[in-house]
Amino acid sequence: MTSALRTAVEFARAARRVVVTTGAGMSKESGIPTFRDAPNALWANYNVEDLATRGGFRRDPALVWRWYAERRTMIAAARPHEGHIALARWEERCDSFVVLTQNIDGLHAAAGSKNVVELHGNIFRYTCFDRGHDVEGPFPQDATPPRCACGSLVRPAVVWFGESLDPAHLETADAALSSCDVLVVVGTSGLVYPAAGFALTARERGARVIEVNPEQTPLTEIADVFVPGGARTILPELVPQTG
Ligand code: BJW
Repeated sequence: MTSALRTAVEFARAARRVVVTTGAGMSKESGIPTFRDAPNALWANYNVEDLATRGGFRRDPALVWRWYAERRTMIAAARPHEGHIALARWEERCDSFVVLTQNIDGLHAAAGSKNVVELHGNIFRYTCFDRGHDVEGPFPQDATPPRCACGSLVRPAVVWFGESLDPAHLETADAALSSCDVLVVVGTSGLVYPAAGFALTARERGARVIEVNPEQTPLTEIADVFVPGGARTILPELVPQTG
C-alpha cells in the first residue's frame, strides 16, 4: 500500500460523516467513456456546444437526441463495478453518507447506494424542452425527438451548460459538505462548476479531502491527499472493512 493510500485509509476509517463526489471517471471501468479523456472521449468528434447546451438542441434536436440515445443504449448495458459497490457498503457503516454525482448513468443506485444526489440529472428520465414538464418514457430510440402533450420537443432530463442545477440538490450538497468529516472526490476533471467547487467548500469547513484519480487535476492542490489510480481498484482498498 502506498503512503498516500495509507493516509487516505486513516482519514476514511476515522470518518463518521462522509460525502463522496463522483465524475465520469467513476464509471469508466464499467465501460462508459469519460467526456474529456482521449482517445475515446464522448465529445471527441463533436463541439460541446452542439451537444450540451440549449442552443445546440435548438439548432439540431435530432443530433442531440441521437447522441443521447446511443449513450443510453451503452449505459443500459453497463453494470456497477467493485468501486461502486464499496461505496454502497461504506454507506451502511456511517452516521451520514451522501453521494453527490455528476454522472447521469444511475450506477450508484444500481450498486445499492441509497443517498445519491444526481446533480446533472439522469439519462433515463425525460423533460420537455420549452416548459420543463416531466415526460414519461421510454421512447423509441430513433433519430426524431418525440413531443410532449404541450407540443414541445422532448429532451433528456440532464443539466446542460448554462442551465441551473436543481436548487434542492444544491442545498443538500451544501448541508452535507458543511458537516462532513471527509470528502472523497473520485474521477472528475474538476473543470465544471458547481461540482468543481465542492472540494474547496469542504476543506474550508474543516473536512479532510481525498482525491482518487489516475491523473492530477485542479483539485489536487486542494486535497489533503491525492491517491493515484482507478476507482475500481482504489475504492475497495480505501473503504474501512471493520470498526
Ligand atoms: C478516472 C478513471 C478511473 C479516468 N477512475 N478516475 C464558476 C466559474 C466558471 C464557470 C462557471 C461557474 N459556475 C458555473 C459556470 C458555468 C458552467 C461551467 O462550469 N463551465 C466551466 C466549463 C468553466 N457550469 C454550468 O453551466 C452549470 N450550471 C450552473 O452553474 O448554473 C448557474 C450558472 C450558469 C452559468 C454561469 C454561471 C452560473 C451546469 C453544468 C452542467 C454540466 N453538464 C454536463 C453534461 C451533463 C449531461 C450529460 O452527461 O451529457 O455534465 S457537461 C459534462 O462535464 C458532464 C459532466 O458531469 C461534467 C464534468 O465532467 P467530469 O465528470 O469531470 O468528466 P471528465 O471527462 O471531464 O473527467 C473524467 C476524469 O476521470 C478525469 O480527471 C480522468 O483522469 C478521470 N479518470 N479514468 C477514476 N478509472
